[in-house]
Amino acid sequence: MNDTFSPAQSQGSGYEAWLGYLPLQPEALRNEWHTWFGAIVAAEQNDPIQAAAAEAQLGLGKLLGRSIPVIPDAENAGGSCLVIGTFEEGHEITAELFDESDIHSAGAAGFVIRVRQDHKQIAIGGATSAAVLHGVFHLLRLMASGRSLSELSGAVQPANGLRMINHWDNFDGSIERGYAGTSFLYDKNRFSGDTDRLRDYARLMSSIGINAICINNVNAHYEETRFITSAYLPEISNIADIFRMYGIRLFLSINYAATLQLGNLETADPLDPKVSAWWAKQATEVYAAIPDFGGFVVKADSENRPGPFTYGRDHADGANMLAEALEPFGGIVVWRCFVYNCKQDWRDRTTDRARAAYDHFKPLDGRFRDNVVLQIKNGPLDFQVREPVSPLFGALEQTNHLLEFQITQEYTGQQRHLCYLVPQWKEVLEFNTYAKGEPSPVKHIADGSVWQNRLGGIAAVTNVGNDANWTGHLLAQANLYGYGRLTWNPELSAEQIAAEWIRLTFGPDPAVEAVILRMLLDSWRIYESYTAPLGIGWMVNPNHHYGPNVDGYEYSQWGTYHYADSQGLGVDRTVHTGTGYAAQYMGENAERYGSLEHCPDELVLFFHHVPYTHVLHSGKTVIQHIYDTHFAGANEAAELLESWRSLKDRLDIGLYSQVEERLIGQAAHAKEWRDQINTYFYRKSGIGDVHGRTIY
Ligand code: GCV
Repeated sequence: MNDTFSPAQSQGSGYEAWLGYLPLQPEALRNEWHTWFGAIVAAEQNDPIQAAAAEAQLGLGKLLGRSIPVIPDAENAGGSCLVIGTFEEGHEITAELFDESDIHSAGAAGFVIRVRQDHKQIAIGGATSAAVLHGVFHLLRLMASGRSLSELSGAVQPANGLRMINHWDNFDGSIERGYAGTSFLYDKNRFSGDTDRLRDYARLMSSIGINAICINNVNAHYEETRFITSAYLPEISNIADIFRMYGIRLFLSINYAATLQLGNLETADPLDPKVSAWWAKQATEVYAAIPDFGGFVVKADSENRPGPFTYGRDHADGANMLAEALEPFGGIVVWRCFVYNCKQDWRDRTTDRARAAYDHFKPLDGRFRDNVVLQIKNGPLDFQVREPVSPLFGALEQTNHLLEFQITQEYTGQQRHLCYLVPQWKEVLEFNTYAKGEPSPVKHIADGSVWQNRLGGIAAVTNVGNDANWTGHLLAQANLYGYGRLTWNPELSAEQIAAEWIRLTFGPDPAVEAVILRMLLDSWRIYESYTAPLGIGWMVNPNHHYGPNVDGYEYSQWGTYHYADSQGLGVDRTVHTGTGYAAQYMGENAERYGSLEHCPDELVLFFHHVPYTHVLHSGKTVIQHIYDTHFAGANEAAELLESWRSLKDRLDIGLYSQVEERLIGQAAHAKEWRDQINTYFYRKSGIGDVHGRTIY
């Protein structure tokens, strides 16, 4: 266990992230906690319990400013102590501390914390050692965020069974859509072997409740296809060993057509017995190396990846074949629904990419095996700054599914711009699908409770890399932190999560908290206001997706158009005159989105093609809205920098400077967005700004 940090890991780099455990302040709070931790008692010798004990030792030691011994036996504690352990029968310590109702309220994956005033003991128990570890992180988080002992007791269970991170890391060390340096998993087609960083990464992930990590890009290329063979399994199993210590199961993205590359077969037809036999053999090999291997993540028939369509089969055939291979070992298939025609003719207005996931997967509902879970992006297109929620949520009644978010800021400023995404994710989670004619929000569709699915949860594409601070932009750590916290408990507000993260990262200065909180909470709206307007999305440079280019995708094959002409813009997705996409929603949503009168302003161009003079609910015309938001947004981006500068004397200089540099870049780049978007629409429409501001 890493209980000392090298200079590179010092606070100024941001490496310790939210696990820095700054000394508790004020003193009264430190004193309140001080008397409770004479020792840490951990009797069980398994890795997660020992990792939990080491975390407690490190965290409490730093918070309280003294070293605390870890011992195996409460009898020798000789006074106050923290006792941790599972409820397993025969463990004298925990049998004495927890009763049946505790065991019941912790459930399969949660934990219970009991404060025993009489014995001066704090006890953390759970059904599994991973649950106990989560309990220890919970205790440390409460302490470090300034909470008092009275808030500690009780049971806490995670809302979602699967709380997953997807890496888009490639074996050559690059990261698809990565904005924080190269991969820390791989380097030039080798495993990096950086076990210190991997362990610290696992600690960070475990501390926010993550229990599943897929370590390679869903676009699995030639070498990564071999990850499921003896060529690479020994090294992958080393990574799994580290993850296991922190309660995390390792997953791999596979190449659906691996039988062609590796199996000496001429087909990947899921119904061909030779294909299924090959996968069964491969699964056996994988589990021999990694007994608790989580399963496969699959991107098939998507953006030029192979899939069952080639053989005239559908996605249920493809997913079930793989699921059968994993089933004997308890593994699952995470099958992505990001399936659409990426070779569309821009002249064709009848094909609508937004419809694709629903059109492909709704008819397959009920056909997937029990150990298949469909991974569905939050929106129907692709992680834009504003999209409606995918209508597939609520539409699949007999299929396990997983909601997919993107933490990495592909379309939201690439970690050069500040964009705290938790408010966006909260909107998605709270969105009422009307699936059962009663409140059926996405959070309860995803967790499986609405349809009583066997598996459920949330996955997200991560934003980490080799940069010292993990995420490039220090404040982008709040997205990673927030994602984990939300998957554990979707009831937390964006504000609560941000406040917690600020406190853990920067310490308990109320002035710092107030300023950074405002910056984070405003940042998504600010980013939206100076980029693509009113839900239309895109308008970015092709390929790398950074920076404005209004027609960047307008005449492309990717199905992402705005249809701006001299009269107006937007995509008609209504039933009567458009692509019919709006009808994929249920209940009021279908009516609301399908009617220009009721469609919310922020999505009006996603659902309707309107003249520039169309008057929004806000009372402004579309064109004036574009001008106003772009002028205001660029100004607000500049104000973010000023807000940050107001904290200069209150922050560690290393942390301060790295964020200042990013905010300077954002303020300048926001002006570029403002001027390109305003100029484009001024030239198209010929309509001037009512306030006469400069447009080029
Ligand atoms: C990993 C978008 C991204 C791709 C990504 C794809 C996906 O198209 O631009 O880089 O590929 O989504 O989610 O599979």
